[in-house]
Order: sequence, then structure tokens, then C-alpha cells
Amino acid sequence: SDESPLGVKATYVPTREDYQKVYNRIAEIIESASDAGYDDGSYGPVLLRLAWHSSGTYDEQTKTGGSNYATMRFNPESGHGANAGLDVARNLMEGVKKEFPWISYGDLWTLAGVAAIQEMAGPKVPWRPGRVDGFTENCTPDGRLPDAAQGADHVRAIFYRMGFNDQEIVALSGAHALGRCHTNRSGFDGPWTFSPTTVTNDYYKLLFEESWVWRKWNGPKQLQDKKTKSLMMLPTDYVLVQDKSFKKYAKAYADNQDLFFKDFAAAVARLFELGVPTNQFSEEPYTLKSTLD
Ligand code: ZEM
Repeated sequence: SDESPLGVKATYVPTREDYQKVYNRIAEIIESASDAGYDDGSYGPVLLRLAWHSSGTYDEQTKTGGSNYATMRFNPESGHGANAGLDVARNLMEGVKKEFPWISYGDLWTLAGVAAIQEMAGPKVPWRPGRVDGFTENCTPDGRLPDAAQGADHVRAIFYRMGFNDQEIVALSGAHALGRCHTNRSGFDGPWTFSPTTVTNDYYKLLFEESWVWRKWNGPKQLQDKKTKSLMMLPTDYVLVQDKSFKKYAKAYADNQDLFFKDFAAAVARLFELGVPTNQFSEEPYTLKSTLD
């Protein structure tokens, strides 16, 4: 914003085209991981994780947390164990913020999540701007994000708190088709699928088709596929085929990628709007163009 001679603040009102420009810049950054030799050649997974962790702190009861204030910029939230390694994603987005200073951090991070999904060949995720930047005081307490070492009761408690149901929990978990665990971030190790930079329903297929055994190693309890020993599942992933209600949805997504894409897009769109008062949204959601279109 700018100060006029009369002291009236003039705020820049961005258009859909402006947001498409930000999207396109993020898409370039996602690609640049390849030259940087980062992970599997894409910053998509870590950017999606940033968007998820900034949204998944929401508590429906107290209406605190969520994507509105982008409080992960501040201590103590930046230091919460669950957010280890997300400085990589935040630093990448800092460059975009410099280029497009009018965008709020909450809008930028969730837009990066949308771009990550679309640029990794996933479904279109409707998105709208309106989040505002908050303050240290808006930081959420530690423990709002799921703990991968726990079981179905914990997963339900965490996601019900955000206002999600079993079907949405299972659909959102399909994000683990993407990326990998890093021993220096979470302590866990390895990717869930053979194509960690492409959105597919392989996560569910692998859960059903492989035999999963506890890995014998000096790290936290995780499963590995018996055949290749190159894939992993977290204890919280495995509950999706152990718990009866979760399993029904996991099977439906394993059998039907279109259904997964549709439900994943809807659940992610809702996730990214958690904690944003509806009066901050002025427009119908945009479907931004992917560079793959
Ligand atoms: Zn994740 N996730 N997640 N997740 N996640 C990791 C990585 C990624 C859980 C979890 O503890 C972990 C959702 C749900 C849940 C992504 C997206 C989404 C890692 C590895 C852990 C431990 C971190 C590391 O070491 O780098 C748990 C317990 C979950 C629910 C029960 C939901 C929902 C997501 C998005 C919609 C993504 C994309 C990654 C990969 C990050 C990367 O850097 O490759």
C-alpha cells in the first residue's frame, strides 16, 4: 500500500491475471529443483507440505489457526517439530513475495500448494485470495498437527478438530503419493511411491497391493514394502487399510483415480480455506491455468 498526500492509504487491488502471474512464477521455482539437485527434482512436495501445515492448525471450536495469518513465519510456530524442514519452502516463497509484495503470505503459501498439485499433474484445485498477514500473537500451540507414530484415534481427533470427516481424511492422505520423508526433518525415511513428483492414486494401490512389514532399523517405527524395500508407510498411513471406515474409502480411491482426483481437489480446497473468515473472500474461486495445460 501507498500513502497519498492526503494520508489516505491506497491499496493495490490485484486481478485474477496478477494471481496467475504469481502462480506461473511458483511453477518456475518448482521446476528449478531439478537444476538445484534437490530431492526428486521438484519443490512441489515441500511446498504442498508448507500449505498443509499452515492450514492444518485450524481448530473449529475456537476458530483459531488455519491459513489466514501465516503464523509459521514466527517463533515459536516455525520451531515446532512438525514444521522441521519447511524453512526450505518458506525461503523459496520469500523470493516470490519480494517480486509480488501485494500478496499476503497466507495467499502465497496456499497458492503454492495449489500450484504444486497442478504442476505435478494433479487435479485443478479451486482457490481464492483473501487471507491477511497476522502477528506472533496469532501463533498456534504446538501439537495441532498429526503425529505419524500414532493410530486411528489420534488421526480422527486431529482431523475432526479441523472439521473433516473420514472420507476427507482418506482423500487428503493421498498427498503422500508425493515427496518423501527425510531423516533430518521428521526422522522417518523414504518415499511412499515410485513416482513422488506426480499426483496419482498409487499411494492407495500400494497400501493394498504390497505386503508391508516393520522396517528393522535404528529409526522411528515405519513400514517398508517387502518386495523392493524401497518404499515406506508411516503408522498413520497404514491405519487407512486397518480401520474399517477408512479402508472403505481407501479401496474406492485405489480402484478409481478419477474419484480420488475429484475428492482430493475438493478436500484440499477446503483445507486451504480453514481459518479464513468468509467475509475476507470477495470473489468466486479461480481455477488457475497449469503450465501443463
Ligand atoms: Zn504429510 N508427512 N502427513 N501430509 N506430507 C510428511 C511428508 C509430506 C503426516 C506426516 O507426519 C508426514 C498430510 C497428512 C499427514 C505431505 C502432505 C500432506 C512427512 C515427512 C511426515 C512425517 C516429512 C519429512 O521428513 O520431510 C501425517 C501424520 C499426516 C496425517 C495423518 C496431508 C493431509 C498432506 C497434504 C494434503 C507432503 C506433500 C509430504 C512430502 C514433503 C517432502 O518434502 O517431500
